[in-house]
Amino acid sequence: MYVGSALSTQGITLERHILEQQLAIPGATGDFTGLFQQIALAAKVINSRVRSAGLAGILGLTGEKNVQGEEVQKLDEFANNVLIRSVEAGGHLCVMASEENEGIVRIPEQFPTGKYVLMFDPLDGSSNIDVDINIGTIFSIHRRITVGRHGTEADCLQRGASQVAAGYVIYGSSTVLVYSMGESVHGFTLDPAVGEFFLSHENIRIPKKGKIYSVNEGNSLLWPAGLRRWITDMQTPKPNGDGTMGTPYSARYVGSLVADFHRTLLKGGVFAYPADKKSPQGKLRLLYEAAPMAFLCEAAGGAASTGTGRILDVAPTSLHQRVPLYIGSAEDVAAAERFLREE
Ligand code: AHM
Ligand code: MG
Repeated sequence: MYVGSALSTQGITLERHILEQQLAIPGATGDFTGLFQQIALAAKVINSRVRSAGLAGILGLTGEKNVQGEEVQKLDEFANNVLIRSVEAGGHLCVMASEENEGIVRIPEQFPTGKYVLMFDPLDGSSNIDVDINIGTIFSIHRRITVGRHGTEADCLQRGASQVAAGYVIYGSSTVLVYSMGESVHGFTLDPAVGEFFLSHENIRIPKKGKIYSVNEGNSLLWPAGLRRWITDMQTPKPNGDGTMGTPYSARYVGSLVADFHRTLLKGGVFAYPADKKSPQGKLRLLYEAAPMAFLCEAAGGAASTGTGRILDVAPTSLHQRVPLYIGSAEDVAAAERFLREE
């Protein structure tokens, strides 16, 4: 349910959009615009490699060298390197953290540092690459809280609520970059002929309630009873009040957070990766997955919960911390919390 029209959004590039948003903020230096440009560049490079991943596999058949005699990198490692290389020299960042790196990623000594902190999952859902299913890049930006030339882990371990921006890129049937600075959410589609992201989804608003649930039901025997009751409730057709029966929720599960969240954002409904007996903390990472998606979802009018509280209020204690996630339409997330409470 995005509310822009093709006419009003025609020809607005990502760069122009961010610049205009920045101009509206008193005292903004334009720093942010530069950082976003570098992230968008990385997205284009990753997109290009993702699109030819099958061919790269054929060329790298030995598993060791490509035609240029270089090591064939795994795509998630490639995406990680591209993102780091694209942003490290710009002078906007004081530190980074990536799902692919155990510790913080420092800005090399030869480059200037800046006031922002960037955290990312360079290629989320990467187990789906080999089967041509949508994957994505997720990013989260904070303002630094420490002083000194370099940032530290403390700059990364901030609550999601203090993000200044977040976004993702979905490498789907088209390539779309979605971002928010907290007030509103906008999507930009890559025109591959021009190599530019153009505004295509202006002011995305998630419906208050949806008709789709998205969860890995293979884990259902490991779930608490309240969670199973919630899913059963969504599967149960309710009377319409006029003698007819309503339709139950549909189930959709891609297994790539970016794809499942993108659908949820545009169509409404709920995505969940709950805690279960096998993974009592859930599976998804707070800093690179749950928090940025929660920031986007709230900015679009939706909600994101751990099942007992707001994702954006969780105080991180470690870089790769996991968290249960219920995200999507506000009424659907509230229903999940209610069923979990009734345990
Ligand atoms: P990854 O970061 O290793 O790619 O794992 C995260 C992915 C998410 O994209 C997705 O929501 C989830 O794992 C799917 O997990 P499962 O296969 O257990 O359903
Ligand atoms: Mg991931």
